[in-house]
Amino acid sequence: MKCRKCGVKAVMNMRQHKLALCKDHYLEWMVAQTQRFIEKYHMFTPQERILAAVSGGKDSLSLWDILWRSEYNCDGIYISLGIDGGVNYSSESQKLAQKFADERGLKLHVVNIKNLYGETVPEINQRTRRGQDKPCSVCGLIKRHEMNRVARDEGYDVLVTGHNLDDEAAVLFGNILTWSTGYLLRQGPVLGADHPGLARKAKPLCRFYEREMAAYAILRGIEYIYDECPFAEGAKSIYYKKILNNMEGDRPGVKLSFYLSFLQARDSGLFASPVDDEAKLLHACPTCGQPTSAPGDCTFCRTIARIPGTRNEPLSDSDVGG
Ligand code: Q46
Ligand code: ZN
Ligand code: ZN
Repeated sequence: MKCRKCGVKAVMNMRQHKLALCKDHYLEWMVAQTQRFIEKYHMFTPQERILAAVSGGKDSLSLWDILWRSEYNCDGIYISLGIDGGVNYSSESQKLAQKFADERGLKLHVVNIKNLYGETVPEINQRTRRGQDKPCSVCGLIKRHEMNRVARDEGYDVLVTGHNLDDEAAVLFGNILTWSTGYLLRQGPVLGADHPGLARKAKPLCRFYEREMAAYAILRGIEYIYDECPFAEGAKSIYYKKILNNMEGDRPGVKLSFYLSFLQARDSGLFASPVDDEAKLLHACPTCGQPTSAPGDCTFCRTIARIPGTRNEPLSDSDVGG
């Protein structure tokens, strides 16, 4: 198979686009496509300050690399969850995120949950869930809160994440199985800030397949953590990804058209909006100031308050490492 642009041997064949490219043209194409998606979905402008959530994995580091090459004003945030799982997951992934930032002279905010709140995410989960569950729901709650906090406190306009098409299609599949219209309405390439002081959220990689992201990271020589978080095993999203991959094998492009036709349906008003009412019910949490629909303190603050000795004074600059 030959590169469509220059005729040398192709390294990537994207069957859904009927497009094969050599290494150089593939890397160039990924950067140009990302720019196209940023503009198409009005994600952000070159004048805005961007905060990229990086996990040390291929998607988030590739996203940061692409935005850096496109000369966006983009810093990173890494949240150290204190997850070991026999593979030193958190410390290895932090090392790789830091190495990536150092090599490019980029600024990485490091938020260490244990240093900040006295316990790791699995420990907080043990306390609040009596260890019955995986820590994923507590983990998601804490990550969302910390990203919003740093974005707000440090004055970023937009928070970007490395979700790829496989991630988005799996979430969509799950939300459709339960017809969760509230979630469906809020799923998309960009989510406006629905509360003062909150950053907009954007997913510039949402139209790239996972294999395209892996190819980008490898061809670019980005060092990333291959291991998934040990708690990811058995997650529903992995099961949905398998089903979608089987379909994709038979019908190349089905994942992309599933996602794009959903966006069209949503924009044409298929999911009528109970969310507008929900948004009106949000109020600022009296403790942290982030929006919540819970009466009184938000779920994050109530969770953290259960850790003995947790302080409630406002966080200072030194709580966010540069
Ligand atoms: S939620 Fe669960 Fe992930 Fe947190 S505990 Fe690991 S798998 S990292 S996206
Ligand atoms: Zn070429
Ligand atoms: Zn709160």
